[in-house]
Amino acid sequence: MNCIFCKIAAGEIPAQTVYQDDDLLAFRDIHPRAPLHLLIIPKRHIESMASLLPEDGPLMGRMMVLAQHLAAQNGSPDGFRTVVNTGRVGRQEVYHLHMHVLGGPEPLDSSAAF
Ligand code: DGP
Repeated sequence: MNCIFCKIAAGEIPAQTVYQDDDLLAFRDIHPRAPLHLLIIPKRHIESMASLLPEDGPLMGRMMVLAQHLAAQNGSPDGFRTVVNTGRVGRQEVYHLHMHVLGGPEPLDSSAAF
């Protein structure tokens, strides 16, 4: 499958990984829009939020729980922003589900909005 995030999850393309376990991987966005800009992905290929099944709920929940820990550990202890772009209307560019985690020591400005 020609999916760039599957290749990152498989270690075929390098990324600045900040966390991984059996199911999830988190790495720094190649084009950061904030002092902290991470992407959390499921290692298993899921195209987008629009293709989630009811049984994927716990996995999505784990991504949200992980976001708070990674933000705090990586320089954004006082809050953060999560964004999940979905489909054409959501201007999703990479069709492997991912959660943007944006933050920094200071409040985000509007350029960090999507
Ligand atoms: P989205 O528009 O939500 O699909 O954003 C995709 C993000 O993925 C975008 O912010 C840039 C990032 N990205 C794309 N290719 C790579 C890559 O090869 N490595 C890393 N680290 N990030 C990537």
